[in-house]
Formats: sequence, structure tokens, C-alpha cells
Amino acid sequence: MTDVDLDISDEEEATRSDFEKLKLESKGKAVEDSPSTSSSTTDVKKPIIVIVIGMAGSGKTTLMHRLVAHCHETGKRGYVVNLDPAVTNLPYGANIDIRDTVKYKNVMKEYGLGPNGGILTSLNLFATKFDEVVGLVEKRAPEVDYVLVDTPGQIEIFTWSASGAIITEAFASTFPTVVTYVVDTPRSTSPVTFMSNMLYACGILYKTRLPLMLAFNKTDVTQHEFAVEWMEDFEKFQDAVECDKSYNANLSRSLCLVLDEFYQNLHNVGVSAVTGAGIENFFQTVDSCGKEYMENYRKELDERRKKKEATEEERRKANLEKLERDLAESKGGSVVPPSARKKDAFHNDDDEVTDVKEEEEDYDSEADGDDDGDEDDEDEDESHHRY
Ligand SMILES: Nc1nc2c(ncn2[C@@H]2O[C@H](COP(=O)(O)OP(=O)(O)OP(=O)(O)O)[C@@H](O)[C@H]2O)c(=O)[nH]1
Ligand SMILES: [Mg+2]
Repeated sequence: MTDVDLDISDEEEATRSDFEKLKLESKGKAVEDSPSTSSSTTDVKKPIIVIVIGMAGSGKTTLMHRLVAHCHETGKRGYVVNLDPAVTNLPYGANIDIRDTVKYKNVMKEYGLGPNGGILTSLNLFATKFDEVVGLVEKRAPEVDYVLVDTPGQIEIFTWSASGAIITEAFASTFPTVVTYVVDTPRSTSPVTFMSNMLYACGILYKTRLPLMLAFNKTDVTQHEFAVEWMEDFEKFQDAVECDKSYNANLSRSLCLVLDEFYQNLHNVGVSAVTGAGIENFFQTVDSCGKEYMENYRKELDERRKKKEATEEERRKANLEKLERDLAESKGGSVVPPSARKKDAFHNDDDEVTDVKEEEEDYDSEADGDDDGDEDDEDEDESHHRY
């Protein structure tokens, strides 16, 4: 986690009260007022979802903090979701925090997992309740411009784990959704490391099938021009690779030919989460990715959603038929439908998972990371395992 102090505590305070205001304004509105998840249309004003993904330590959380502060400064209306179950100090106030729903330490104990497996499983458990998250965001949608989503550094969540796909699909089938891949620029100056980072980004692009923007972070330490040059001019990258005769460099040389096409689909922006450089440009790029989503991605997603709904309908029909059969067999005796039995088991066995909720009264205490006084949070070492 970050130790950096962005010195924006006053702004944060005001941002929080903005969020509070948002909540109070939308509180009391009938749920029916908001558009339903399954019948989302493009007519209703939608916030853009910005999912911040990147390697551990690339600066996702610090960038989130900066984005939240920038929203406040410029009057953009943000809504913040934290999906990192193991973070100890969250420098910004989150409207929805996975830690309120899933107790990562309990998950580790319950399933006998280490820190990485614990984080992955926590996300998988949370993913089963993601429709509730989307429902909460939908209620706020008319008053929000951007939904900023922080994620853990376990990038495999978004390259192969089920939860990554569930989360991105749930957002993308309802809102314009953009993936921001955060790159640690100073650590990507070697062509081989750069290439490996781009392969991760490529994996995320093909897995999520959403507009992707690269945010070259930490430009206060190293400017990102070299990276843009490598992406735009294949020969410049080849020249850099020439200096490195290792096996990996040979591999990189072949791969960069393949990745050339991948770069055509990318937007990129240089930022410094610490100084705030490039943040305005960041939001402009998010906006153009949001437009791209509407023009290119929406149609494909609508088709995918229709298919999903048809499968769901079939499943529902099959369940109903089974229930009717069970009723006939029980000859009027009481029948517990399988779905209800499953639900009971879920609640009895998995007490590390509770309902998703939005931050209300405890909003202020969240900002300093001392979320709920849970004794599990007293272990200050947990995030270090992940580096
Ligand atoms: N110089 C500099 N340091 C930065 C910047 N952004 C983040 N950092 C530092 O990078 C380190 C990691 O930052 P985090 O924001 O915790 O990174 P993260 O990606 O959220 O890490 P995980 O949640 O563990 O995956 C911290 O020490 C930050 O201070 C930046 O723009 N410039
Ligand atoms: Mg983080």
C-alpha cells in the first residue's frame, strides 16, 4: 500500500461531504425509479466505469486517490468502489468497499489459503454478489459522471479468474466501461520488462473485450515518451532490444511484431499520481474511450447479454419444471426448492461473506483506513505479502 501523502486531506473531506450529499439526495428514491440492470438502454445518462488494473505497486491506489481529488476540484461527480480485500490503508473514501462484505482473513482461514489465494477467493465470493453492487451504482447513476474502481495487484483475477470476467461483464453490460492499465513507468524502461507488461495488458484487453487505456504512472520519476516511441515505431523498439542479447530479448523481438496490431487498439496517457501531472488528459482519454465503447463495444455486448438472458431463461424454466415434479412427487407435503437449500447453506457456512452495502454513517472513518475495528485488521503485515 501507499505511504505517500498527497496532502489533499481538505479536498478529501469536501469530497466526502459531496458523496454524502449524493447519498442523501438519492436516498428515499424508489428503486423502481432507476433503470433495471437487465433492460439497460443507452438513452439513460450513464456514468463511465473506470476499472483501474495493474501490477502490484504500480500505483493504482495512489492514482485512485488522485482521481478522486481531481473530481472534487473540477466538479466532476465520482463514485468510488474498492475491490481490494487486503488493503490496510485506503487513502480515499470508498462508497462501496469489498472489505465490508468479505473478510479476507476469514477466507484465508476457512479455505486454508495463503494471501494471494485468499485475495482471489475473496474476489470470487464477492463476484457472486456483484449484481448488488451494480444495483447500488445504478441507483446513483443519474448523479454520477465517473465510477472509479480500484483492484488488487493480483492481475490474474482479470486474465483468467472467473471473478474478473463476472465483474467486468456486470459493469459493461449496464454502463460504458473502460479499463485503465496502470504501468510503473520507471520499472518498464528495459525492453523486456516493457514487453512483459504489454503482454499482461494484451491479455486483459482480449479477456475483457473493453476499451483499454494505458496509464504510464510515476512520470515524475521517469517520463513515458520512450514507451510511446516503442509503441509507435517498431524499429525503435527493435534497436532497444538489440542491446540485450538474452533469450528473452529474442522472444521480445518476435512478440513485438505480434503486438504491433494490439497497440493500434490502445490509448495511452502519462500521469503522476503523486504530482497530479496528466490527470486532466487522463479524464479526456477516459471520455474518448467511453465514446468508443458506445460506438464499437456496445453492440457486441448487447448480443452477448441477449444470449446470456436466453440461457438464464432456460435455466429458470428447468428449475420450475423440477420444482413442479418435486411437488407432484411429495403429494402435497412441504418441498424445499434446491435454490432455497443452496441459499441457506451459503449463509450458514460462509459467514466471512455478508451483504453488499454502501458506506453511510462510517464514511469518515473509512478514509484513514481504520474501517470497522475488526481485530483481523490489526495485522499490519498483510499487504506486504503481495509484493
Ligand atoms: N514517485 C511516484 N511514486 C508513486 C506514484 N504513484 C504511486 N507511487 C508509489 O508507488 C508505491 C505503490 O503505490 P500503490 O498506490 O500502493 O500501488 P498499488 O498498485 O495500489 O499497489 P497494490 O494495491 O499493492 O497492488 C507507493 O509507495 C506510492 O507512493 C507516482 O506517481 N510517483
Ligand atoms: Mg492498491
